[in-house]
This record gives sequence, C-alpha cells and structure tokens, in this order.
Amino acid sequence: MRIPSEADFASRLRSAAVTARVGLWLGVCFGICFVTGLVSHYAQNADHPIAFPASPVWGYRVTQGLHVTTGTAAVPLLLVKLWTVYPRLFLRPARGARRLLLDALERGSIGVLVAAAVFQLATGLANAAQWYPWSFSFRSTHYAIAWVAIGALLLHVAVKLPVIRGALAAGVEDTAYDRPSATEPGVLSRRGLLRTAWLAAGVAVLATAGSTVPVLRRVSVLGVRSGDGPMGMPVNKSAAAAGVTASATSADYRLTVAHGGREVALTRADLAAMPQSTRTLPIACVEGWSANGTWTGVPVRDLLDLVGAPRGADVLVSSLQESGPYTTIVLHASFADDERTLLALALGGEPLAIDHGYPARVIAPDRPGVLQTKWVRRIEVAA
Ligand SMILES: Nc1nc2c(c(=O)[nH]1)N[C@H]1C(S)=C(S)[C@@H](COP(=O)(O)O)O[C@H]1N2
Ligand SMILES: [Mo]
Repeated sequence: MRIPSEADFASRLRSAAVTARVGLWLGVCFGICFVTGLVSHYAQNADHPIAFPASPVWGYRVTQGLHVTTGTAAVPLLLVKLWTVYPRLFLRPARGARRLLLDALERGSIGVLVAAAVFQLATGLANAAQWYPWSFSFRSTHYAIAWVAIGALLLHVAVKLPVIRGALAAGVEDTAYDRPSATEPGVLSRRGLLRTAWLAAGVAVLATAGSTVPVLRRVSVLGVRSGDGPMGMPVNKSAAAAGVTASATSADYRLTVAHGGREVALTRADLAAMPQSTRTLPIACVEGWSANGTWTGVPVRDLLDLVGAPRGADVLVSSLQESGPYTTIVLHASFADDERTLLALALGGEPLAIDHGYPARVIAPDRPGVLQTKWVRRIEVAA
C-alpha cells in the first residue's frame, strides 16, 4: 500500500465552490452555538456580577434550543466540508523555508480547528443524549474548547477570506480555486451535493428539535426526550435515582427557611396553607429539551419574608438529594426577588409527582433546568 497523493482525489465535487458554501452555513451554526453557549455558561455560573435576566421567561428555552439544534445541524455540514477538503492533506509541502513555515502554521491551525470542532460536536451530542463516556467536567471543558474552536475559526476565515469571497462571488460551477487534479465528474452535481448537505442538516434539525418544539415531537425520532413523563413533563432524574424516595415521602419532611439566626420549619401542609400563586413557566434543560408547565406554589419571596430576608441577596437552595453536583445551588437575587419564582407544590393542578420534585421544587423564570432544584429541603440567604 502506498500513501495516496493529492492527485488521486480527482472528483470535481471537492471544490472551493462547494467548501465555501457549506463553510458559510457551518460558520453561522458555530457562531450561534458559541453565543448561545456563552449565555448558558453564564446562566449556570454561581457568580452573577451582572444579573441574568428573568424575562422573557422563555429566553433560555430559546437560546438553549438553538444551541443544541445548530450544533446538531453542524454535524452533517462539517462532514461534507471535511470531505471536500481532505485531499489537501496530501499536498506536497511547499518549497523554501518561509513558505514551508507558513504552510506548517496553516496546517497546524486547521488541525486545531478540526480537532476542537469535532470535540465540541461529539461531546455536545453525547451530553444531549445523557451519555458521559468521559471523566472530565463536561461544562468547563466544553466551554474552554469553545474558545479554542472560535479562535481557530476566526483565524481560518481570516486566512481564507480571499478564497471564500472569490468562491462565493463566482458560480457554483466555477473552477478558479480548484486543485488542478480535481476535474473528473462526481457521482452527482455540485448543486446536488449542496442540496444533499442542506437536506441532511434539515433532517438533523427536524429529528432533534422536537424535544424543544412541541409540534415537531412526532417527527423527532432522535429527540432525546419524548415529552412523555408524569404529568406530561419529561423527567431528568427520578426520585429513585436521586435516592430521595423515603425522605421525600416521610411524615417528618420539613422545609427550613433560614436567614442570619432566624429559621422557620414548615410542613407541606403549612406550605399549602400559605397564599398560592400559579404561573406558566418552562423547564428548559441544558441538554436541549424543554416543556411548559403550569405550576402552583408559594412565591419564594414570601418564604424569605418569613425570616426577614433582605431583597437583593443571593439564596442557597438545597435538595433532599444527598450526592451529585446539584444538591445545593445559588438562586440569584434577581430570581429570588422575582414574584414569579415559586416553590412549587403542584403541576397542572395536581400535587407534584415525586419524580418532578414532591414535596416541593423550585421553578423560576428564564433559568436552565439544571438549577430548578427538586425535593427542596432548605432555603437560606447566602452569607
Ligand atoms: N435535586 C435535583 N434537582 C434537579 C435535578 C437533579 O438531578 N436533582 N435535575 C435538574 C435538571 S437537569 C432538570 S432539566 C430539571 C428537570 O425537571 P423535571 O425532572 O421535573 O422535568 O430538574 C432539575 N432539578
Ligand atoms: Mo437538565
């Protein structure tokens, strides 16, 4: 077996005219992924120097739905784009020290870009499918590599700008930027290949977007959440999996609200006897699925008032769940003080199912689902 040479790849489908067009949409997807990813990362930070907005209530639902959908659409686009350019790997190295150095730098930067892009899409998809075949922290790693990917992408676009502009301005059949050996007809036309790429991206979107967009649910064979679950709402982690079945149903259950030296302990009946408020708010999971619910419960602000907690203070919410990364989370002041933020006792007019957080769970507007703590046992003003 011999190493292939660049001239072995003769299909005229592998053209800058195709690469630039697919690359344009790939760049759009990566741009949307990057920005919506920053939003999601910030929303999950414990520290909010600038308050994350609580309105519109569906804001995070839209940004995270876009994040997962554009990430999924990027998969077929990236594959097509890599297919059109990979013969360039076998181009002979340039002559002369200076050209060789530039060549090595360019190939190196493309290597970084491809590795980072593949890493982001692979870890993102696995995460959306709740499959974690790794031991690193998903969120911090996906966030760090996002910067590598976007940096390498900007560099790549800057280096290729003359070719990109030329190829996009000329027709799709243009050959000005083709490798000299890419002359043989392909199995389909360039337009045909492009249409196939758009179709594949569209199918990828339809197959996953149903976990966010209810009308698409029936066509979303790949949607990682069916929309089924107790009370018509998917479940992320069941009470059994969280190990809270006994504590959540115990007659000894008390919700503790604390501030400074003051503490009150409330039974579920005490909570149910307080003035109730009903709000329609979505659960918008970081993994991309989301669903609206009509929640009834006690505004968290009313609970904080029982212990004289000041406005403008961040609040810690703890779960009966004893282990896992989300047993205690920060409910930032912008949410704690919002009258729409509830300690919910009911969903759709029925007492909460245990898998949705019975006896009581937090539901706040415009928040990542991961921070909507279930089986709440303690609400405490942060020191
Ligand atoms: N205590 C606790 N609360 C939790 C979780 C958890 O694992 N433990 N999962 C969170 C995540 S990731 C999501 S998306 C929502 C899902 O709420 P649901 O299961 O009621 O739909 O609950 C959140 N609250
Ligand atoms: Mo989630």
